[in-house]
Amino acid sequence: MQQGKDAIYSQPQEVSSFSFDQSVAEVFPDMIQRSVPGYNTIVDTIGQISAQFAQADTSIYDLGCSLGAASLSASKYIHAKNCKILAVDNSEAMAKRCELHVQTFKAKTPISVLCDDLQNIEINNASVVIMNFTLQFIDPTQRNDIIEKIYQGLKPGGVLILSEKLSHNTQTGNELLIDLHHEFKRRNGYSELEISQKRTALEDVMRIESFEQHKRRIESAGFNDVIRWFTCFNFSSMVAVKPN
Ligand code: GEK
Repeated sequence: MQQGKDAIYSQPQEVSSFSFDQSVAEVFPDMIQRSVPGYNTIVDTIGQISAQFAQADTSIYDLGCSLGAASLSASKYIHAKNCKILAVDNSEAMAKRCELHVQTFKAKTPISVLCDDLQNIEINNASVVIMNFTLQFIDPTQRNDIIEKIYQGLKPGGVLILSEKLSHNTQTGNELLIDLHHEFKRRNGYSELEISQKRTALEDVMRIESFEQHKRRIESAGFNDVIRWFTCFNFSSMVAVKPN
């Protein structure tokens, strides 16, 4: 499988809205590791958290799975009996490559890959639902319904693992976190042109919210414990627990 270095925005261009197409799927592992601080740690820890909360005879959902990194991590760590993982992505290019990845790694807990919009998916008999940097790409007006659907589909004691890029609610704080993130990208080899063109491409596609907004939505759905277990600059991951 061809896998390359992300040079999508390295040349001056008329920037159009970012989409998860073939060219992105081909360089995705390089792109996400050079763009999201702590990505490898987050993915590995998602596997450990999944193992802690996976219940026997239940499903684990990975919504917006891209190439299946979180599914593979969950599969590696889960020891509960008779679990299955459903990895969902609405990008055909991603879902196809995900299928190949999953076959290559021979997952311990079986992974099925589905190419569909996560909004069409029913969540049933779930003990873990993973959304690793996916909700930020969904229309904000749809987000309450999605979180409620996940809550309803989870078994008591089940969890939602939600990672998001966040805004900060003071201007100084927000600017500081954005500056630190851009410096992280520079240190990973992205040029000023790449950083600014990517920012433009994501403007209408990725709509980020603050931790407080996410927490309010998650708690309104019924989750009673929201644990922010990872933060680096403006990137965080949380676990939300459905009461027993
Ligand atoms: C990882 N979780 O490596 N339905 C299904 N998939 C969607 C939808 C939707 N409505 N909208 C966006 N996606 C992965 C990384 S990337 C994050 C997730 C990033 C998919 C989209 O096609 C893409 O593959 C993924 O969500 C977001 O652990 O690139 O910053």
